[in-house]
Parts: sequence; structure tokens; C-alpha cells
Amino acid sequence: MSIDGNPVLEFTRRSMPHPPKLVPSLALVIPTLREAATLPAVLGRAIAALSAVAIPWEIVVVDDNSGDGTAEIVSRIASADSRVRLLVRRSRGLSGAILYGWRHTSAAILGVMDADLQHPPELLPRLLDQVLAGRDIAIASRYAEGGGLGAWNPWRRFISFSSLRLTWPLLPPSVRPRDPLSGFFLVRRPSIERVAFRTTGFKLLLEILVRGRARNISEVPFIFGERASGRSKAGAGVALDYFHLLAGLYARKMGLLRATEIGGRRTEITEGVSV
Ligand SMILES: Nc1nc2c(ncn2[C@@H]2O[C@H](COP(=O)(O)OP(=O)(O)OP(=O)(O)O)[C@@H](O)[C@H]2O)c(=O)[nH]1
Ligand SMILES: [Mg+2]
Repeated sequence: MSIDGNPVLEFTRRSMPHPPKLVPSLALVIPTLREAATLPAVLGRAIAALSAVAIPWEIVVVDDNSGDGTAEIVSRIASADSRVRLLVRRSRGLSGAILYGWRHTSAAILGVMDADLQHPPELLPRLLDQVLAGRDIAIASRYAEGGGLGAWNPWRRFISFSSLRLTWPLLPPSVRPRDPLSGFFLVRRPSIERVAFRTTGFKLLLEILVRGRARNISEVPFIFGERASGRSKAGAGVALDYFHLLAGLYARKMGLLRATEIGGRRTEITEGVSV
């Protein structure tokens, strides 16, 4: 496989006895649910930021059938720039959309960034530098020194910090970043390959940190932006799902579940999706 004429590293291609030396590539997933208003700016800024990086890359927009013109906008941009791709699903769920995009690329470095401009695309080269320097995961971090929560009110800050605090017992200090709930990060494919992750919910990074194989992590600070347009998808359902995820991860830690079970329900073994 190639991106933009350049070969990409395929870790799953084990049948090749002597694979040629290939350069790694990056696939950045941008999940969208009714984000037509900000998408042109997000894609423009992401393309500009990535144009400076030294490895092949692609942007994969995974849209859950928004029906607000998102697909048309991306198709138009993709027809002029082969580094941009659109995938449309008929299901819902942020983590599932990210995993779906990662499953549809053979890139060695996988990433995710929101579509509402709360994640500055200009941070991408710095995140990529961390992975190219040998980190398994590079996290755009609101809680690292120099980062911040922007204009969040005290209540949202309290909820965010309390949610974060609940993750500490799940993570050994060596893989305990300051912001394990960030939605903006890059990960090396081998750190997550063949681990089945939940497809619902918003906190895929936490599950990757707890259940994946990453051993060294770095954080790049950033200030969480204001939603530029459109409406938040993070409602009460997202909070409930977070507690469901935490319950499953704690139960697994305490040996109450088989290692392959997550979320406290055996059926989730088949619902989980791996890369
Ligand atoms: N494909 C897909 N994308 C989703 C889904 N839910 C949310 N998203 C996208 O995931 C990103 C994060 O969602 P947001 O609503 O911005 O969540 P948030 O940033 O925690 O909340 P706000 O601060 O209120 O914006 C955005 O790009 C959404 O469009 C989903 O079910 N499917
Ligand atoms: Mg947002």
C-alpha cells in the first residue's frame, strides 16, 4: 500500500520473508457528527500543519452519516487532495468511529483529533516528533505544564479533574500521563494491535493506556479551545458510558473479569473492535 506514492509500513504483513525497509506513515482520524461548519477550517489547518512533516500522511474523516453536508464538504476536498479520505458509517459512537478509521488504514502511526477546533491542528508536528523519537503515545495534554482548560467554568473543571483522578489507580506511574482523558493523541499501531476496545464512549485513550502495550508516553501541552460552532455531543450518555468503562477497567484490575472481558459484560468481547 502507498500513501501519495510513498510506501507505508504494514506491521500486519507478516507473510513477507524480507520486507523492504519502509518509512512509517501517519493516519489522522477526524471523527465527525454534524460538524459541517468547522470542517473546512479544520481540514485546511490540518493539511497546512502536516505539509511540513517528513513522513507520508493521510487524514481520514469518519462521519457517522451526519446529513448536514459534512460528507459533501470532505468529498470535495478529497477529490482535490488524495491525502484526504472520507469514510461514512451508519452507526454511532466516538470510540467506534476512531477505531473504524484506524482499521481502514495500514499506517504505522495512528492519530485522532476533534473536528470542532478545540484541538489546534498546529500541534500535530510536535506530537509526531515525539512518536518519531520513540514514544509509543504522544498526548496533546490539557493538564501538562503550559496546558489548560481554556474558558471552562468551575463546575466543568471540577468534573474533569474528578474524572481524571478516578483513573489514577488504574494506571501504573510509568504510564500515568497528566491527561489520560485527552481526545487528541497519536499512538504506534503495535501498542494497540489485536486488543479489542469498546466502540461506545469518548475515552478511548484511557482504555488504550490501561489495556494496550504502550510503555513510554509523552505529553505536549495545549490549551483546550472553545467550540467554534455546532453543538456538543458530550451529554449525560457520555458520562454514564465513562462510569461503565471505569467499572469494567476496575473489575478487570481486581481480577473479577477475564482479561478479555471489558465493561462488565461478557457480550462485549464480541462487541469490542481491534485494530
Ligand atoms: N463519527 C462520530 N463522531 C463523533 C461522535 N460523537 C462525537 N463525535 C465527534 O467527536 C469529537 C468530540 O465531540 P464533542 O462534541 O466536541 O465533545 P467534547 O469536545 O467533549 O465536548 P464540547 O467541549 O462540548 O465540544 C467531535 O469532532 C465530534 O463531531 C459519534 O458518535 N460519531
Ligand atoms: Mg468538542
